[in-house]
Amino acid sequence: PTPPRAETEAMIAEVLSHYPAKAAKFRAKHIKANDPEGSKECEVKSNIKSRPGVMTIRGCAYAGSKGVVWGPVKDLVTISHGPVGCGQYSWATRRNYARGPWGVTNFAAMQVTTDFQEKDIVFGGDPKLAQVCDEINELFPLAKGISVQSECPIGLIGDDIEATARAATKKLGKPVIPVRCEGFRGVSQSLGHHIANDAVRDHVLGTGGANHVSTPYDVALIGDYNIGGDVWASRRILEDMGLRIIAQWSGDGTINEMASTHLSKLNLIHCYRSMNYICTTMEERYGTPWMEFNFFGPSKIVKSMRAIAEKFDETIQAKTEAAIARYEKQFEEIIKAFRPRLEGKRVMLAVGGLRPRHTIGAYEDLGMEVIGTGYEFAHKDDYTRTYGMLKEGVVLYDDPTAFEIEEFAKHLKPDLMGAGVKEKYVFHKMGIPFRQMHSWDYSGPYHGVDGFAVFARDMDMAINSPTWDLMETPWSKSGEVF
Ligand code: CFN
Repeated sequence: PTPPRAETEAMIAEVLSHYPAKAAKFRAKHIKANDPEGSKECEVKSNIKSRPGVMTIRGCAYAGSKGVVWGPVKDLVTISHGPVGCGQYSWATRRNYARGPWGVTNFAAMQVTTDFQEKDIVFGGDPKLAQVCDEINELFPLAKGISVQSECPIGLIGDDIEATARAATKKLGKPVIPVRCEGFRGVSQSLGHHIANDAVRDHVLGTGGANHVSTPYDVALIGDYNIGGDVWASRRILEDMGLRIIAQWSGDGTINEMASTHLSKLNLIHCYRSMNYICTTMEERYGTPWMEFNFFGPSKIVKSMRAIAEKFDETIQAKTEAAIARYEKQFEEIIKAFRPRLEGKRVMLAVGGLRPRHTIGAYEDLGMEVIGTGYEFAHKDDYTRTYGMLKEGVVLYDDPTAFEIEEFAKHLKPDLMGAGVKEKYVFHKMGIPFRQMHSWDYSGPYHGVDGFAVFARDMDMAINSPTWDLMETPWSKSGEVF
């Protein structure tokens, strides 16, 4: 029989044939038919520069640092340092929830910028940065510190933000942290994650926890950004297991938690892509072990809970089993309600650096199948973790262009597409149900037990909406079939 990969390979070749030869050759390395064994010939090339002239959905280093890692830390004031646009257009676009009175002890939803003018570019912006730090201190006396997120011009004009931050730290008596996350660095937001992790390492980690009273069950929840309340749902499970979460990175998190995370007994990491760096650092510096887990959908939740409990004693293991027994009743109910409506539905995904693989199990628990997936900015180690999770021949696309995912969707006719807001309306117009898998489409949480109920309902709502039967697409009129 024809190997299942051959069909996918033919589809990939057809889509690439529309490019000029050079572009096709370049892109071919980034698009493969999956081999669960992860053979060399099916290895997806990743983490290199997007090709000029194709439409990429990637972000920049500033996005990775300001938007992803530092922005959610709620008791810091985050400065978008440079011209106004970067801060303004990224304002409140990521749904990282944070509790606490806004503008008093919680600044996560604010947009603070040094608003560079021509004068600052020509003569340097350090005096303005110093002035803004003073103003923040006066306006928000309860802020625990300031992070300075560099936009492109900062690196280009050679400002010494480190010296300014040092002076401000001394003057204000609270940490002012310079972060060199200029957007032009690297090839995507991924380097921004790394730079942000390094800034935490150099300026925050290990500086707190003086009055910390340790327990054997102290853990840190790393790489959960509380999108639509994800961190709260995850935290509930870990607490049901009897663990004590001493730090949340960084959704609804505080700088003090980050400063005392070195006292954690085990670091539990959800988003490996954005925070593996700090876990490695803590392992090297403090000997803290770390492990990955996955709280999307019943199968992965139960498996992760047991794997985490393995690292502790019988007390934790017993509580974990008791929690699983309770959850299983809830899972059954959710699956009973939604699986019959979703069974056999086929899904395509295109998201950032974790969810293209981490959500697969949740779809499968509902009887659905992921028939194509890809990352914006994954590295080789993300793909190695992906191959074995999918059947042979599933199409994998790295840093996919708008053209490619549209073409693959025309070929594969998925029942659901999951990607970002830039893709959403294109697929709606194609008559394909769509969920935003970054913002959870203004819903959520999707993590944890609570999250699975929301996830199942949302996927059902998207796919089984009667709207699709009323819709005329351009090709249904013209008779074009795709
Ligand atoms: S919340 Fe996370 S889970 S942090 Fe990362 S790699 Fe982005 S912002 Mo968009 S949804 Fe996405 Fe991941 Fe980790 Fe979010 S898949 S692209 S940089 N991401």
